[in-house]
Amino acid sequence: MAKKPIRIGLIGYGFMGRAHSNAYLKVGHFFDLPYECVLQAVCARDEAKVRDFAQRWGYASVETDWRKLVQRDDIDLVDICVPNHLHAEIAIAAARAGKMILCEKPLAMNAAEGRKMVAAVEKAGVPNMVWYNYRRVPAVTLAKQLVDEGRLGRIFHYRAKFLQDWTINPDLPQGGTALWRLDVKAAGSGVTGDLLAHCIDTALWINGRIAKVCAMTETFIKERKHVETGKVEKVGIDDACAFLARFENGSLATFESTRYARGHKALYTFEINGEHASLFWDLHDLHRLQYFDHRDPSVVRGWRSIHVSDADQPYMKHWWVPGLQIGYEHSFVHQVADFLKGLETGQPARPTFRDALETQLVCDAVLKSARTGRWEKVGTVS
Ligand code: SOE
Repeated sequence: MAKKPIRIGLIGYGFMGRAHSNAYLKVGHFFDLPYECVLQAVCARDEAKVRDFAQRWGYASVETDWRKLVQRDDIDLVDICVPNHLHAEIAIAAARAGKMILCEKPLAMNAAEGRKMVAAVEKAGVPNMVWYNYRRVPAVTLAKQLVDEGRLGRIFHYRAKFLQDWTINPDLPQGGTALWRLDVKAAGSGVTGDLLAHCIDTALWINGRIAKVCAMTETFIKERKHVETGKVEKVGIDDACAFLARFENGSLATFESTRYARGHKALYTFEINGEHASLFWDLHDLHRLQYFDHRDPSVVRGWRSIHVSDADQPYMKHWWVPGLQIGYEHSFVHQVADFLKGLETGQPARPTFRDALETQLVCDAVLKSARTGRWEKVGTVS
């Protein structure tokens, strides 16, 4: 049967532009779907570079102005892979033009912007999703399944961290295409929106709403040269953030993130402790889920290291044979597959913009608490 083409217009071609393009190219080979991803156009300001990217990845055309791209009749889906301060404007314009929208995380600079984006996609009735890819690492999806099955029983604790070390050098500038994550005007926040947002998305998905938070942040390097102005400017982002949280289900949580943990490149881990069982996952060992079940007979009781690679474990039947593992890039392939499945079934893949607004509301409460020094309630979506 002929597949329905979904003509993609990608905006931005950095690290995430590559991760998404790779996913569009692979998904049809591994998942049976009635849709075909067509790399129709890629857009970025630098014409020579965007042409080079288009050629390397197989995009049929290029644009240098995103406004033109979102108005094109031959584009069905707009994929936003640009710095955070551009998400809202592009998403709102794309929604008005009737396009499906996939947006990089975090949804927006803050919840106020996020609300406008949710209103725009819901008014236009266009399918939408945010790229919180770690939900679709098979071991993380399995963790969610085990919690949903009630295997852990009542949840007492949720503990997450995301550690990196790439900004310790004080000579690193801020801003520009490579280092916009250090520029508050482009990023909105530092590790809170960039890294903790991932931890929060997973936590909300697995353990439900967070009711309140109490946070501290620090900016260790106070000034950095700005790539665009050439001047030494104040650093407005949080280099590190740690917060306590209370979930609505009564469980307690700690979240920590920093770009100053020497030796750690992308150490995202979470642990969940329940009445009967506990779970632990580590991005550096991403195909394994650690599981301890107190109900096991005492002579063999202990932490099991589940190698998530069997056909009856999430997503794995689409890949190789049992025992052979997959990696980081596959989480994006899974996300595209689920999005397309959502189009087919009418059950939208998540997180939608509305779901991602929940994460944004937690981030806002965290940053507010860091300023006020008090516990802050997390706002509600509507
Ligand atoms: C930052 O270094 C970063 O690339 C994040 O922006 C990504 O979302 C995260 O998955 C890995 O780290």
